[in-house]
Amino acid sequence: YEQPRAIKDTYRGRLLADQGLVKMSGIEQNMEKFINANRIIIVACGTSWHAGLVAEYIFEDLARIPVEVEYASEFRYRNPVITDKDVLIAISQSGETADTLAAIKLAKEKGAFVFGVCNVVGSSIARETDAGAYTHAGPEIGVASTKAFTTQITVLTLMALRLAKAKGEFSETKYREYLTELETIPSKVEKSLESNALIEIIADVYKDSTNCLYLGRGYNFPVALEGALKLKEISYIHAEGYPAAEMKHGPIALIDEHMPVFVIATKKGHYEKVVSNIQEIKSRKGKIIAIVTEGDEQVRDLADHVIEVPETLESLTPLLTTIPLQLLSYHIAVMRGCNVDQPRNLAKSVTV
Ligand code: F1P
Repeated sequence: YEQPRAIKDTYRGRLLADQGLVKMSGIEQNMEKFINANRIIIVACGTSWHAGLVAEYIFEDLARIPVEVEYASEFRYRNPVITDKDVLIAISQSGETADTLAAIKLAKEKGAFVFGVCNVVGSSIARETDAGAYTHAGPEIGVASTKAFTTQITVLTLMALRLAKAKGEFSETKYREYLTELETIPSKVEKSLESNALIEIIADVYKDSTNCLYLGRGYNFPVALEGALKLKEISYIHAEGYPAAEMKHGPIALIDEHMPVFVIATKKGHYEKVVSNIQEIKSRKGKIIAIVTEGDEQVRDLADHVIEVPETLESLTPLLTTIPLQLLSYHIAVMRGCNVDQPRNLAKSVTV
């Protein structure tokens, strides 16, 4: 529920108010490094890694800079090729995650420019990186990240937007139109939160599931992964996130009347293809819970339940579609008697 405020603070903290321009000193002062980079390597863990995946789509789509995303916990041990023409972006809510810190150290040793996206001012990652941009999420009380995810995406979107303009990929008009839409996101998040009562009803139907599948395409593929992670982390139900187009390459075998499938099916972003995935699930009797754009009729006719989010640009949809999935995990966890703030076996900062 703090997300409208957190996204607004993150967004405002990065604007030069009088000119309406994105102002991130970490980016402005190092623009050439990003523009001339061979590629951007993004490293992170858990939810922050999912924000990194969304960033890959945004940086490549908007700014046309090649991006690679890696789990910091793999990257640090696998002898990766890193050069002084690479830019490494490390994303971390806590700024203390040991794997991410080790990946930063490795990249610095190889001469890469290292940029941090953190929530905690003065944290180890904030100190170890060459430059960075803070999210303005405020303290994450629960172990499982929620507003950290949406504010990380906000910062990374603003970065991609600024670079798109600097590289001439975005005209001044397109840039300002995009910023105007971004400014509507906090109120659209608020609108998405209004589905809470409906989500509670849906949670009650599926609270005893033993497995769940989450599907999305394009920008919403990482949201499917994040939805599944939230359910695993706080309700201890086995859940898998998959790109919807990969369903036919394996997970389709799992679908029967006992399998709830959460599908992100917003209007912008491969809508017709997602609809045909929904039809495939339906013909195998899977239960379909779809996140759709307000006013959607087609998916409403096919799905068992629909949860609406407002319309926005395709690249901004993750900021909205993730909200119902977070709420759903929350309600299921509460109904199962789980401690949502302090899940078993999990630590807020994984420092070893
Ligand atoms: C990474 C992370 C979180 C997860 C849990 C354990 O933390 O995997 O995404 O929810 O808190 O740590 P961070 O590097 O973003 O602080």
